[in-house]
Amino acid sequence: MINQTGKFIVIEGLEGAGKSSAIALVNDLIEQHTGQAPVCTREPGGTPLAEKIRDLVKIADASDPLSDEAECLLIYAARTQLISNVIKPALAKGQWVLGDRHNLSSLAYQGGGRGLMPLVKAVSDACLAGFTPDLTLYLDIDPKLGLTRAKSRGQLDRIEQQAIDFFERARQTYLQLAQQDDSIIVIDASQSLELVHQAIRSQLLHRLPLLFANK
Ligand code: T5A
Repeated sequence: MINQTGKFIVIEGLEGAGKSSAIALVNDLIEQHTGQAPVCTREPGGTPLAEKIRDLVKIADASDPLSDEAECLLIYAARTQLISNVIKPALAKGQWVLGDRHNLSSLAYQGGGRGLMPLVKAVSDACLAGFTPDLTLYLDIDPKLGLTRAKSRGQLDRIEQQAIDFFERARQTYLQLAQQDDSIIVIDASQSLELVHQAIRSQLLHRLPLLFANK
């Protein structure tokens, strides 16, 4: 558990899981309960430098394909920058932070999906030194359904174009890690938007008083 006065809440899930609308809902719930809108972040990204890294990770360059290891290290460079320059300063001021993805994404995508778990754990330990979210809402979805939803919005990016097995492995890793960690709540994201939001609202309203008590 981190030791700042603000709290760090993260929304996780595969592509098309519904993170965007979940973030809008959680943003409103946090604002209602704290009286202040949270600082919103996205990963990779969220600082000028980290946003440049986001482009490197998301846009394919056939003349210089990104290796799996370089992808992993770039994502951690972006995350380290975001934690140092945005997340920790906000928490230290007592602000809440709402993250669109965080370290669990790397464990799932690079660790599970790419099969690089030893590298991910080593870099994560070295860069994050135990810094973790107070609460993570993981929106669980069958990757086939998630990618169908993502496709309906337009062209797929470099990672979204991976084979389905990649996303199956990432999903299994998300679920395994959620089973081992009480701070990760699994939400069934295959339901209607209304039911997904109902589940998020009920989980969050149950957990918010506990988060306040842990100040
Ligand atoms: N990545 C990221 C890594 O590999 N490692 C890391 O450590 C990190 C941090 C980020 C990419 O980087 C990778 C993962 C990603 O590939 P991104 O653009 O941020 O790129 O990608 P996503 O976070 O996956 O963004 P998406 O927009 O694809 O996913 P969302 O936000 O979950 O999807 P959303 O909310 O836009 O929904 C997609 C569509 O589905 C509909 C929505 O209306 C929308 O049209 N929808 C539903 N329809 C029916 N029922 C529901 N319940 C619905 N929920 C949503």
